[in-house]
Amino acid sequence: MTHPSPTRCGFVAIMGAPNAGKSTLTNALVGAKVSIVTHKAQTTRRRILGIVCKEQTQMIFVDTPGLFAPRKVFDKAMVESALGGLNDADMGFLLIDVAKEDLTQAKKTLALLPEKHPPLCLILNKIDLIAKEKLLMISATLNALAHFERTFMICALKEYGVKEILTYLQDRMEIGPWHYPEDQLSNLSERQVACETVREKLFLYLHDELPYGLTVDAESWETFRDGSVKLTLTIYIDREQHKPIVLGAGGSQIKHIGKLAREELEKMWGHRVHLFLGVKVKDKWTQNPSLYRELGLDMADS
Ligand SMILES: Nc1nc2c(ncn2[C@@H]2O[C@H](COP(=O)(O)OP(=O)(O)OP(=O)(O)O)[C@@H](O)[C@H]2O)c(=O)[nH]1
Ligand SMILES: [Mg+2]
Repeated sequence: MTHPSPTRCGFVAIMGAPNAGKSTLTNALVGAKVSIVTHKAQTTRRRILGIVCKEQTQMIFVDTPGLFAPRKVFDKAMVESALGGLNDADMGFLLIDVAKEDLTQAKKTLALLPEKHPPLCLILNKIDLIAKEKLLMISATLNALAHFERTFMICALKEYGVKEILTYLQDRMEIGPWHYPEDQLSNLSERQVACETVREKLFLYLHDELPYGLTVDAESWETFRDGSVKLTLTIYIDREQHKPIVLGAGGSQIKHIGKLAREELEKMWGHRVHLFLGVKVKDKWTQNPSLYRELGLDMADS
């Protein structure tokens, strides 16, 4: 008689410099969008789980905010959240953007990791942007600097090399019970997904004028009999001068952002969404950590 193989489960923290492609990789691994992606650095602000079940194994990927040497209070909270993600994980992925000019950033990221950490794999991302010889040179240099259990060369954007990572982890995760139900893809509530979707559109469409101190929180949520929802979200900014940037001429900018976010949410949830966006000023909130939770920013949440 054959016994069914035991279940396996593990947390894998995806670490790396801002903009390295951590959220793109998380989404590619899950096969669905669980974390927002933009071309701007510091898009991800909290730990976001991407949950994948493959045969007997549950792999819980922890997308983290980018690692860099923080100076401002708000940046420190983000970096602490990222490092906390690694601390709590069974394995860490160090994701490197190989298209960066030289390896200075990669070396700095490596130096930011705590001395004691779970085993690491090196993930070289954006291989679509460089020649093979350079890629091999980068791999050799980084492998000489630290011990990596494995090196993967991937293009998260085109999902190249992603399957190999899942195959590797399937037997690598420890034997143990699953932490989440099989159909759960992430840890974010629908309210948080709505706020993140609006924030993504703000990051994408406010171009270079993007106010640094911008965050989105849910004000109210009402579900109707036909399944549709009325959602009121507030965009908080930390300075009055930023209001015209977010609103745009005659409110055109915020209307456009609201339309794009609503369309994406409707597609994702399969029902109608009535989305109302407002803008409020919370003076210098980024400098006041006691306000973070009140504004829906539980950075260490996972
Ligand atoms: N060419 C190329 N671009 C990529 C690849 N992976 C990600 N990108 C792009 O890199 C940019 C940053 O991607 P994100 O996934 O938001 O990066 P991140 O590391 O999560 O960034 P933060 O959350 O800001 O720390 C986006 O414009 C992605 O489309 C890749 O394999 N190739
Ligand atoms: Mg990200």
